[in-house]
Amino acid sequence: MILHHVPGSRSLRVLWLIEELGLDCELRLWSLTDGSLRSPEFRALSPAGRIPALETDGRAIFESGAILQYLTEREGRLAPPPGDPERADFLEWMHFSETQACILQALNIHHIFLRPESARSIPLMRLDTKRLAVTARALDKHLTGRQTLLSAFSAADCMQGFNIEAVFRFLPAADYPALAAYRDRMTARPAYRRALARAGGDAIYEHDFYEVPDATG
Ligand SMILES: N[C@@H](CCC(=O)N[C@@H](CS)C(=O)NCC(=O)O)C(=O)O
Repeated sequence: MILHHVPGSRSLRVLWLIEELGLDCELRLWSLTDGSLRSPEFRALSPAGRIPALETDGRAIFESGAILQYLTEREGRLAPPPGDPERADFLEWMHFSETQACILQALNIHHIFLRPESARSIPLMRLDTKRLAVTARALDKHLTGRQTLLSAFSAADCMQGFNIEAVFRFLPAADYPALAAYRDRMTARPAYRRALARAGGDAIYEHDFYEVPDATG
């Protein structure tokens, strides 16, 4: 398998699941900022020019959630199958992570990628921070008294890889104790540590925490 990857991006979800499943893959590195994701070579793998894409079984698969679902179904592990009482919960949390990831992506664009800084919209940054807080509160509530998103560790937890550290770049961990404890548990998993070591240093964040700038200055 070949995983098309950018450090600190959603491809961590795939790499983490691959490690949990005890599979192997080759990593092919791309950059979010050098224009290469718009090349015909990459667009042939991922038509929207987005990371990740996984080459496996004679084809390329794009969309991280689809890749995770494909791998769990192929391997018959780490996801409740259709008909299982937790199937709907599995699908909900898989897609919820992407809802949250889109908000994180908007905040990344405002705080990090959009230049000059005067091009940023402070009202939108505030709005997205509030929308992120809604998702973090929902996760915090769900995880209170639970170890994992479902009754056991699953690919739904791997979908949180990328979100899990990024959320606390924009929200104080102290306000979401169950989510912060979940982050600590998940990031201590040997497969997560192996995935992170392979994934490479974070290419996105320079600061531990990003405040919404004051509108006056
Ligand atoms: N829903 C897609 C989103 C993919 C996505 O937006 N990936 C980001 C990196 S985390 C990307 O490639 N960004 C480049 C861009 O927006 O141009 C998935 O889950 O795979």
